[in-house]
Amino acid sequence: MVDEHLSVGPAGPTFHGQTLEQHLLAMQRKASGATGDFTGLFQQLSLAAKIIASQVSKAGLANILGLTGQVNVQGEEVQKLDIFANNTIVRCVQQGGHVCVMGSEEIAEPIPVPPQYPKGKYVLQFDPLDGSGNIDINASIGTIFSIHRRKTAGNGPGTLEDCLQPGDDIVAAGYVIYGSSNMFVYSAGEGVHGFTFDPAIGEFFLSHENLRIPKRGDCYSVNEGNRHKWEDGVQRWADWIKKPDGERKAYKLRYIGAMVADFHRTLLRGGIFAYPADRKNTSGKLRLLYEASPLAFVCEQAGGAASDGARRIMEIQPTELHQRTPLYIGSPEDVADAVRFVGG
Ligand code: P6P
Repeated sequence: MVDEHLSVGPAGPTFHGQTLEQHLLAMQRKASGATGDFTGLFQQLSLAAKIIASQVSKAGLANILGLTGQVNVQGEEVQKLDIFANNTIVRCVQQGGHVCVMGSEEIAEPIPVPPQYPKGKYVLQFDPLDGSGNIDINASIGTIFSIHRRKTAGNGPGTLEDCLQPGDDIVAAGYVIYGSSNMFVYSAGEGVHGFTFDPAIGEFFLSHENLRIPKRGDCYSVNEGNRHKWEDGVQRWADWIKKPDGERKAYKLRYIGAMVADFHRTLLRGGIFAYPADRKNTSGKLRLLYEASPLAFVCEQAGGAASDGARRIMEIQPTELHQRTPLYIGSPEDVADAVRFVGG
């Protein structure tokens, strides 16, 4: 007879808890007609995240600090790690047969799947290394991704039309934060789940199941250095939020300068992250398809809200691959307050 204390029980989580892969497989088993495409794509994203995390953790040593001297489609100086992260994601995903086209902050046009690889039913868009200005100062950075189903018929190469889809049609989205620990946070429409990386084992383990954002926080996150460029409504919001108002205490300000890190803190503790439009950047700085939309999807899945100041981010129908949007994202009551000032 097997000694009961030795029996490991039904196949399931490891001693560390459920891995990202086990979580996805469990979700796949619940999804009728699942083909494994979705799980396969996430396995490739997880591999890419591990590879990028490995390089980020030793950026100072691996001679990949600093600038390449190149300028990306955004007109921004490209850090070597940006290119590495972009190429890592493309190489991990393109041969898997799960996507028909990709879009990246680093690349001007949609990225085709090479002809020798099968085309899949998904569209992957990503910011390979968000906040890359933080690389050289060892502050948190991240990867953001969103997944849509292809819109165009057939199983040939995907097109720009497949990329230009609103947040409301996102199938899954998430981010990886490379910080004091590395986390993979995602939602596939059934809540938001966070997985913390154990470098000793090389796996992401479930650490934050079914994350929910507080209805209201006590912190706002915006680059106050841009105040002089903001429209009046934004200035009035920023002035109001830092003062007590009735039962609401004055909010504290936290700003890391990498949206993934500022959003992750907002998701866990509540409050609001904002990158408003200003007189110079009339559409704001942040990109809709691979920054604002995916994080808006995650935020709404966690009970939060995301607006451009007038409408839900998720409703915006993209017209360009790299179009920008103002962004107010976080606790629903905090976003509603901001929209009251900005939208009005
Ligand atoms: P600023 C990083 O470059 C980024 O795209 C976001 O991750 C971040 O929130 C924002 O820009 C920071 O911009 O103008 O405050 O330095």
